[in-house]
Amino acid sequence: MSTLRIVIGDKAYSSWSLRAWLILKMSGLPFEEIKVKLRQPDTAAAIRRYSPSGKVPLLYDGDLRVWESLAIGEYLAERVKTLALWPADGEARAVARAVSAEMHAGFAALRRELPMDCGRRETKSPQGEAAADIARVTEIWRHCRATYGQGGPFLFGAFSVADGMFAPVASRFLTYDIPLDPVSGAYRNALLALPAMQEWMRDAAAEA
Ligand SMILES: N[C@@H](CCC(=O)N[C@@H](CS)C(=O)NCC(=O)O)C(=O)O
Repeated sequence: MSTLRIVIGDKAYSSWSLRAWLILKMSGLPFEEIKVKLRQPDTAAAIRRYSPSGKVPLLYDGDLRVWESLAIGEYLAERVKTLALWPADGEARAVARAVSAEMHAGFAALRRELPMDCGRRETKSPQGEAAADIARVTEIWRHCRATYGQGGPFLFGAFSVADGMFAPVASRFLTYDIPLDPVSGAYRNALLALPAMQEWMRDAAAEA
């Protein structure tokens, strides 16, 4: 098997990188990191050296390049057949894919108004579209936990690609001190307590 390499941005700010990196880390496969510093005059050129889309994350499996966080999650789920990165149950897997796609495609106001910044702490009270996004995220979290979450602390019990997709939201909720209902708060805490998330946060702090 070829060595996996993941190209990511700054751990403090790159929420899309976190998604793919966390799923890769949770897969248990060994990998190397290639880091590109964002927000620099040469960032676009540096990313283009690796990524045809001009964005990170990007996963190398040998010469194969896979970009887009959700596509990376799908690729890893197929590659590690022994460790399920999607729920085994067909209905749960369909919903896990739906909520992952919803996260990947949407929540623009939440992402704009609450940018990921792992080391920052600030109280914000989002209104309007951002508040509606938070309400929808927590509705998803409550629904998945209540319907599919019996086997563990994550949306579908065991960790899945869906949890990777929502991990940066957990970080944002911590950063901006967003009040949560008990189910969503417990899920946010379970994500943040993952050793892999702790490692990401430590690395993010070291970058600063
Ligand atoms: N839809 C993409 C979004 C990737 C994305 O927007 N990545 C940002 C970093 S978080 C990026 O590469 N920005 C380019 C830049 O900062 O120049 C995905 O899911 O991977």
